[in-house]
Amino acid sequence: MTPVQGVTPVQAAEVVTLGESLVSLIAGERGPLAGSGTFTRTVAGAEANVAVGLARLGHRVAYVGRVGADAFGTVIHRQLRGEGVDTRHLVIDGSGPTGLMVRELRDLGPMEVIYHRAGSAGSRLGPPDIDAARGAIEGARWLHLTGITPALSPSAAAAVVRAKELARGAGVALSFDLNIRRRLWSEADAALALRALVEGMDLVLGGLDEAALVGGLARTLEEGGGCDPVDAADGLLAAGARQVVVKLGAAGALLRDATGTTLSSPAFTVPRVVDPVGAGDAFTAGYLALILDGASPERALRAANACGALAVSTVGDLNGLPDRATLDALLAGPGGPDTLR
Ligand code: KDG
Repeated sequence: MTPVQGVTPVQAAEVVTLGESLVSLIAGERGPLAGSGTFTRTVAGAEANVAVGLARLGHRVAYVGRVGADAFGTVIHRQLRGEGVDTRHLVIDGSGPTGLMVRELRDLGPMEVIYHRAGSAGSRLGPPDIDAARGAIEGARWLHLTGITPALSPSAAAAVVRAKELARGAGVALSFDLNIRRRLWSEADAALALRALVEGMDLVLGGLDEAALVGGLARTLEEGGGCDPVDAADGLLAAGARQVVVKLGAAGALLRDATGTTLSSPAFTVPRVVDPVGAGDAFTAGYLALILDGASPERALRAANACGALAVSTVGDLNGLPDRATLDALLAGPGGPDTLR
């Protein structure tokens, strides 16, 4: 395992995130994956998406993880560094390949995704990686985690716990996006593990189905999709979150906090959903960016919905993530005169 040499950002990161970044091959033709003969190579991974989203909105972000000593690892390094993300703690680990996913684009029905990530370098993330990044975590304002990393391997799950401990010990704010991936573990295992992680989080985000499952309201994601968002949020508050944001897609978002505040924010109208993958991460990046700016939760929710709308309007996880001018322009457009500054 060799740290990558490169340009070292001078200033400390405001936000640290960690996880597995993947190369994502996206089908060139819409429809079933088996029918596509061409693919576009993109970079993905929920936490990397959030890191890039925050960087485009002007925040300093550091990313902790592992990639293989292969060309796809180079692609990820180049993309993150090119976006201005601090990759000092993105380690090259030759003992496994860089994770890969292949997915289709479909207008109707569930999207087929193939993962090639078992035994990947990214899944070898462990507590020593977190200890190596200790200075960055303890010096940050915010640590962002997701429910994907604990599903990758026992060492990755331990890394998440270690990072959470360090952040709490140093008074660093913590956010946690539930991001349940049924391809990685069972819903029952996810519910149990993620509920334990929710305790002590300053902010927990998730879809309605995820919030209801982890909040103890539903036994399956499918059942959770039919729950009341307020009840789902309250389940997560009862599990120890201080603030919960439930992402409701076309219905916008709902916020509840431990002091009894309830806010809701409508979604932006999207002419056509071109690619829904990564929209939740764009939403999270928009919300965190505005909170870090000192904006109110109302404004942050509105910006988050705008980022989600921009993300679903383009193909790929990263493509639609806005810069500040693009976000401001959308917020200032129909739907209410509003700017972020
Ligand atoms: O949120 C989008 C992610 O799901 C995608 O980028 C890939 O991180 C990923 C995963 O593990 O599914």
